Amino acid sequence: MVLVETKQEQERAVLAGVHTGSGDPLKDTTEESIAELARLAETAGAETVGVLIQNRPSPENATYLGEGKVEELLAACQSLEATLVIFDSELSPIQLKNLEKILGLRVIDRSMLILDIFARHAHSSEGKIQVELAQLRYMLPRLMGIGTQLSRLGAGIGTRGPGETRLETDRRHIRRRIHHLQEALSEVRKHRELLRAGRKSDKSITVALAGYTNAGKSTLLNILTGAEVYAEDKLFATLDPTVRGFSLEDGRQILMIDTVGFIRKLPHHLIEAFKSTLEEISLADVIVHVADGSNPEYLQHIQVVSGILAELGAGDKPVVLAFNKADAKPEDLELPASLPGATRTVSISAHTGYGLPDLIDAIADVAPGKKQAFTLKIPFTQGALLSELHENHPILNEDYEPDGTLVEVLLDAKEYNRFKPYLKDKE
Ligand SMILES: Nc1nc2c(ncn2[C@@H]2O[C@H](COP(=O)(O)OP(=O)(O)OP(=O)(O)O)[C@@H](O)[C@H]2O)c(=O)[nH]1
Ligand SMILES: [Mg+2]
Repeated sequence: MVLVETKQEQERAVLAGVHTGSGDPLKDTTEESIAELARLAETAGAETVGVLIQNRPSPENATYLGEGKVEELLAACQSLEATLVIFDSELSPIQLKNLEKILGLRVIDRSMLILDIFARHAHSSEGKIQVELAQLRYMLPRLMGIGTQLSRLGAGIGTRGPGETRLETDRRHIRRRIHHLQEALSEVRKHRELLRAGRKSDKSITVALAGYTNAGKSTLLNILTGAEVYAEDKLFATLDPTVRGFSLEDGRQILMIDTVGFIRKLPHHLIEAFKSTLEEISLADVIVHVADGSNPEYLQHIQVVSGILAELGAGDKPVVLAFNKADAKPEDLELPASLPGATRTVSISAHTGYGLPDLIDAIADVAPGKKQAFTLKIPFTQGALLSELHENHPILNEDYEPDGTLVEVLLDAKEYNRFKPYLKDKE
C-alpha cells in the first residue's frame, strides 16, 4: 500500500471581538484574551492573519460587531485571504448565522475553537465521549431553524468531531446521540468510582494537579513521579487524568493526578461534560494549584482557576499554590509570598528541579495523616509492640537502655494516641 501524505492548507484566521471596558478582564475582550485566542488558533492549526477589535459598550445583538465594523471585517477578510473568522466570545445562534451570511466565510467562536482542540487531543474513550457530548450540546441550539447546517459539515476547525461519527443535522438524531453518550459516560463514571474506591482502601492520599493550561502540570507530574505524560508547549495538551504514585519520607503514599487545564471563558458545556474527569479534583485530599510564575498574567490565571475550583465544589480543600517556571521568571516580575485561598505557597521549576523539596514539604504539611517524630520507650516485655513498630512505621533511630528499647518513630495523630503511654518524655 502506498501512503500518500496529503498536506492540508493551513487555515488563515482573522480574530475579532468587542472590548466593552466592563471592568471584568476575565470576560471582556482584551489584548491578553486576543493573544490567548491566537495561541488557541495556533494550537488548532490556524495562522492568525489579522485582528479586529471594536470598542463599544456591549455587542450588537444581530451581528456582534456594529454594522460598519462588520463591513470593515469583510474587507479585511477579503484582502487578507482569510478562510476563517474566530470571535473571542461565545456567539448567539443568530449572530453566528448573520455573520456567516454577510462574511461568506466559516465563522466560529472561542468555545467552538476550544471544543475543536479538545476533540483533537482526546485519546481515551472517556475523553472522546465527553468532548462529543459538549460539542453536540453546543451545536444543538445552533442548528435550530437556520440554513447553515451544511456549511458545518466537512473539514476545518470547528467541524471536527472526536470520532468517526459525523455531526448529524437532524436534531432528534442529535438528542438521541446525546442520550446515548450520557449513558456511556455514566458507565465510565462507575468504573472511575471503582478505581477511586480502590485507592481509598489502600489509604493513599490523593493530590490533584490543577491549573491554567500550559502552566506545567504534566511536566511536574513527570519529574515528581517519573511518569511519561505528554507535556508540550500547547494549550490543552492533557485531557485524560493520569495517576502516579510516590511516597513521602514518613511513609505516606501519595497518588498524584494530572488533570485537564483551565482557561478563561471555558465553555460551560465542557465543564459540564468533563464533570467525571474533574471529579478527580473535587474528591482529592489536596490540590496543588500550578501557576505559570513566568507569565505576567499569573494573577488572572489564578483567579480563573480558583473560580472553576469553587464551581467544582473544591473550594475548601487545602491548596498548595506552586509558582512554576521559576527558571524563566522575568527579573522584574514580583510574585506574592502568599495569596488568600492558598494554604501554602512555593516557588518551583519543573525544568530545573528548583524548589521541589519545598513543594513536597508543603504537600506533606497539609496532607491528612501528617506524621511527626516521637521517641518511645518500649519495655522488653512488649516484644510484639516493638515488632509492630518495625513493620508498620518509619523508624528514625533505635537505642537500648537497661529497661527497654528507645525508638524514634514517625507517627500521625491517631497512632500518637495509641502509643502515648510509651512516650519517653512522659517519665
Ligand atoms: N521554562 C520552563 N518551562 C516549563 C516548566 N515546566 C513546564 N514548562 C513548559 O511549559 C509547557 C507546558 O507544560 P505542560 O506540562 O504540558 O503544561 P500543562 O499544565 O500540563 O498544560 P495542559 O495539559 O495543556 O493544561 C511545556 O513546553 C513545558 O516544557 C518550567 O519549570 N520552566
Ligand atoms: Mg498537561
